[in-house]
Order: sequence, then C-alpha cells, then structure tokens
Amino acid sequence: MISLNSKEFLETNIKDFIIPSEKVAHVQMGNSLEHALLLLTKSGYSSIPILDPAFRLQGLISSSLITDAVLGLERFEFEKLETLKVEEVMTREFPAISLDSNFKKALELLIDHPFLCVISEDDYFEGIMTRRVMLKQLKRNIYNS
Ligand code: 2BA
Repeated sequence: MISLNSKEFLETNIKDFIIPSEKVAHVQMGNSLEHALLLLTKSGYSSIPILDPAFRLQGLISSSLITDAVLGLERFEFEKLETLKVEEVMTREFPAISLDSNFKKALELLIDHPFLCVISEDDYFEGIMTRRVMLKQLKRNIYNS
C-alpha cells in the first residue's frame, strides 16, 4: 500500500537515524596521506571525516583528493604519501548539520552530498547522516513497510 505523510516525514528529527561517531571510519589531524589512503581503501568508503584530538570535525579527505595531491607533472609521486599530512589536502567545503536538524534539511543537502557530518554547537563530531539511511526511511514512508 502506498502512503506518504510527507509533512510528518520532513519534520522528523535526524537524531535517531545517524551513524554514531564511534562507528564512522575517520582519520586524525597529523595523520599522513598514506595512513588515510590505507583506511579509505580498506574501509571501502570514498570520503571520510578528519577529527582533531578533542573529536572536533576539521575536514574531509577522499581518495581523489589524495591522488590529486600526489600527482606530479609526469607521474604519481607516491613518496609524497608519507610526508604530506591530511590537513594539507583536506577539504573544508562541505555542509554540516546539527542534531536538531530535520529530514527536510538533510534531504535537500543529501541530493548533492553522499553523507552529512553532524556536529554539536562546539563542532564536536556526533556522527553522519547518509544517503542510504535517508532513502531507506523515504521508501519506508512511501510504501509503509
Ligand atoms: P561512498 O563510500 O561513496 O559509498 C557509497 C555507497 O556505497 C554507500 O552509501 C553504501 O551504500 C555503499 N558502501 C560503500 N562502502 C561500503 C562499506 N564499506 N560497507 C557498506 N556499504 C558501503 P551510504 O551508506 O549512503 O554512504 C554514503 C557515504 O557516507 C559513503 O560514500 C561514505 O563516504 C560515507 N560513509 C558511510 N558510512 C560510513 C562509515 N561507517 N564511516 C565513514 N564514512 C562512511
């Protein structure tokens, strides 16, 4: 049966639907690109958060940012993987939402971003809201299943 209570759905708080920080693969400030690439490769994720020692969100690092950073004029300069740090290559251009956000805000941002970082007022990293979780909830709401 198809049912869609879009108002209620869009007003739902994201809090109960995030992947909590302890389950999110991440790297620390000061880690080398080699370490980040290893984690990205082994986890299978294409982009992951960078946190400082106080667990505050600082940026995102992805495999493509890393390969671009070590790309020289004629070849990949893989030796740079050891010397470059994640903070030299990370992006700060991504949206972050708070635990108070609702599905409407998350849905709009998830159109252009595969996941959203969820942070507290003092930038403490709470976890991520993924496209997969959003689509699952949307399907559930549409089909009532
Ligand atoms: P991607 O790594 O590009 O992954 C795209 C989709 O592929 C994921 O969508 C998921 O459905 C699947 N996938 C990729 N790697 C997976 C794995 N190791 N295990 C299970 N499924 C995997 P979403 O689940 O919506 O995730 C969206 C993005 O959120 C991912 O993009 C990744 O950048 C990030 N992400 C998701 N879960 C994460 C976690 N536990 N730690 C760190 N980053 C995570």
